[in-house]
Amino acid sequence: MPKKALITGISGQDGSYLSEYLLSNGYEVCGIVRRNSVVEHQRNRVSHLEKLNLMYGDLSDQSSLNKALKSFKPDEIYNLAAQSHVRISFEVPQFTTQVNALGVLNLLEAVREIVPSARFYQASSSEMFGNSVDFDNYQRESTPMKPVSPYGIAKLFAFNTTRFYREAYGLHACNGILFNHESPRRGSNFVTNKIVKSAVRIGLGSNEKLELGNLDAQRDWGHSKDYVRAMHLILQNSEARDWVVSTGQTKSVRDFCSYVFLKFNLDYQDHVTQNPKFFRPNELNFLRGDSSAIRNELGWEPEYTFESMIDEMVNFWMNYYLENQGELKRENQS
Ligand code: G4F
Repeated sequence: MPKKALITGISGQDGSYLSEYLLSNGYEVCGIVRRNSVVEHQRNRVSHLEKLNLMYGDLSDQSSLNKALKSFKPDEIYNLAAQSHVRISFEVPQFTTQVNALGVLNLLEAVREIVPSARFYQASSSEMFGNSVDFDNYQRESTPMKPVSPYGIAKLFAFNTTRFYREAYGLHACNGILFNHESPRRGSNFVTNKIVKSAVRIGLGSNEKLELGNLDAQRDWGHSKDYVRAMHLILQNSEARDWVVSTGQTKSVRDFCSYVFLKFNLDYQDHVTQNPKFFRPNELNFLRGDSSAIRNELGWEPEYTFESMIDEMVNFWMNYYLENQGELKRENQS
């Protein structure tokens, strides 16, 4: 019998890579998608995967969660659904908390009642650390968490709730504390794909300016494909625990811009401006994760480097705009 995995947030970047990975490992995969008035948006990242079962549902709709668990009876549950944009969480703090905090509580309650022996993965985030770092400038599993955004606060609630369901009710519930992870499938309003897409258009002749916020923020950026392998490994471990997943390399938004524009022999300073609308009321300044626990104990290693990840993103968008010249013209005019 193939193992059965249920993925919430299946149509996102990580959900799509995780589905591909699990299907290629012989899993039966079922995903929960939210209803969207533009039907293509519900599944465009997974539309190439014929073997997926998709169900409508939402973390804030308890009955849809109960139904999905009762009918599919998963062995593994990956909770990737979230309002995932940190800056937007300042604009919609209550919605962010409903989904990212209470939604996880809803799902854990359903797991406890309906499939208590299923293994549960919670997509926790390095945003939970806020500006807290250890003496050696790394964040690790034991680093105190002091979030600086509604998103981070809600994720910390979910992190603690996951730990609590493990300790109080014996669920095999784990947190992956994932640092930023990117790919060509990243949403265009996250800084990496925003920079890459604009630099590619400029490299192909657009005279647009790229408007960004804080260029001095520093992040530990990995590749989503590497990080979904970590999610799977975390659930295969017999002991349910919490794990940091990161590269241990830190770069600034400025470094990111510089590398991407240099690929077109351009100086980013000639093309990037700052717009206050992209600054946040409170900023997380620096992330660098110590992932030695998952590397040493579960054998996880990232395959991508900062440079090979960006190269893949640049190549993807180069090919895209070369094949879709109309899109390039439209973006030029806007
Ligand atoms: O790409 P970002 O929006 O990612 P952020 O806020 O670090 O959050 C991502 O990583 C978290 C893990 O730490 C996840 F939990 C979360 O779901 C998400 O995946 O911004 C990165 C940095 C920030 O410091 C931001 O202020 O880039 C800075 N930035 C500068 N200009 C910008 C922009 N960010 C965005 N999105 N857009 C800008 O124009």
